[in-house]
Amino acid sequence: MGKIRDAIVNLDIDGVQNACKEAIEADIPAYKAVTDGMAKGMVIVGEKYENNEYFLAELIMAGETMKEGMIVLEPHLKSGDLKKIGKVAIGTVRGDLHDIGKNVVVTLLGAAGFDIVDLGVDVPSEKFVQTVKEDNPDILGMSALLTTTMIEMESVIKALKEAGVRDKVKIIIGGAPITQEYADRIGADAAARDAVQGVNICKSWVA
Ligand code: B1M
Repeated sequence: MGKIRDAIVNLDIDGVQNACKEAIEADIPAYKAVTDGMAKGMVIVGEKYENNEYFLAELIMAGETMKEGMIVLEPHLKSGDLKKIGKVAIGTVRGDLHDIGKNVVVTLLGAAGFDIVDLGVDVPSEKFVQTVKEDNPDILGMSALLTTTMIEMESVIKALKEAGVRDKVKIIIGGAPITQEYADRIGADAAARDAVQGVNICKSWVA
């Protein structure tokens, strides 16, 4: 497991793939390679980011490295193997096509044990409402990178209220122009300045 963890921390794509293959060949359950290997590596990457040892580029690379490891492990993961700690539905709001940051958040949430409903980009408010009604997430996440699209977040929250489902979910928002002050103003539960903080907030909500 240490090999997988270290390969994630060192952003070593070949290393993580090889270490995951070795784990499978040694009959180690794939979910253990995720929880005791890759996820532990991601926690260390998050700590390094918070300590300014790693920066955004490393965070993105770590996400990519983990995805490559998942490609090896996914066929061996039995559904129900990984104990899920909650469900997050997440998307980039209508009119906005930026998804690099959202995808980092999705990867870290997955590593932390959340079930994810990834709605993609350019997601209309109707789709967010439908997802809250039908998929029953614990948390709804919205991302926006443009000052012209962040206002969509308020429309989504209004639409959730109108549909009577606002109180079914905690709402977290993020993206470069987003502040806690904005979250307070539109009635979101929290704003995250980065993916690590976002995941920590989500974990605290389901603890
Ligand atoms: Co765009 N773009 N872009 N762009 N782009 C910005 C955002 C911009 C600031 C660049 C600039 O002018 N300096 C500017 C916005 C200005 C503004 O609104 N004030 C801008 C513009 C203007 C545009 C276009 C309008 C350009 C044009 O066509 N004229 C256009 C809009 C398209 C559209 O969306 N409709 C556009 C297009 C694009 C590309 C397609 C080329 C590309 C996006 C590719 C993609 O995402 N697949 C792109 C890029 C790459 C950028 C910059 C350079 C980088 C964004 C990024 O990926 N950062 C960006 C400049 C910048 O942000 N400095 C810029 C890395 C990413 C990991 O960080 O997304 O902030 P970020 O996510 C962080 C946190 O914010 C947080 O965690 C992440 C990781 O820590 N976070 C969350 C994000 N979402 C979260 C959700 C959470 C929690 C945390 O919970 C739910």
